[in-house]
Amino acid sequence: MKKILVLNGPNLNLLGQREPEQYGRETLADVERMCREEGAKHGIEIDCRQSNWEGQLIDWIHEAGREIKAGNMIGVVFNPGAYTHTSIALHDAIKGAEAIVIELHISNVHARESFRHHSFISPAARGIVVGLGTKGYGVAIEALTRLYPAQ
Ligand code: CA2
Repeated sequence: MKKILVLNGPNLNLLGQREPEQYGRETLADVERMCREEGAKHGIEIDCRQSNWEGQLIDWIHEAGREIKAGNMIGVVFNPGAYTHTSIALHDAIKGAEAIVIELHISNVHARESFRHHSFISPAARGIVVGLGTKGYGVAIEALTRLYPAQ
């Protein structure tokens, strides 16, 4: 069975605990359960990981690039959190690993502070899901299965 990696960056382990008006009431565990359910609909195994560490996220992107090349993975749904707006290293990791990445944001970053309007990740991503709440994760998983159907 092919896989999709659902990767969440810094502070997303706090989902559901604060700022519900921005990020909803679901916890990260709820979101990950919903992702696995969406994957099951498409016959895809969902590997969910979260880290607050940039280097760990980089290592997992490299691993995903190898898994995609080996034909075991169709792509990555990646919410880089605030690293979106700061990390050239994550941009380089996606490009360098040739990883197929859908960038995702729960909130509509363009309707928020101007420092959230620029993304270093977007130029390296195949597509972007923004502002659909936590439902966006399911949308991104479905998009990957449509764009890159498992052979
Ligand atoms: O909208 C998104 O998904 C973001 O990637 C979330 C990041 C933010 O820095 C980006 O600009 C947009 C923040 C994630 C922090 O999540 C929290 C959840 C609950 C309580 C506190 C933080």
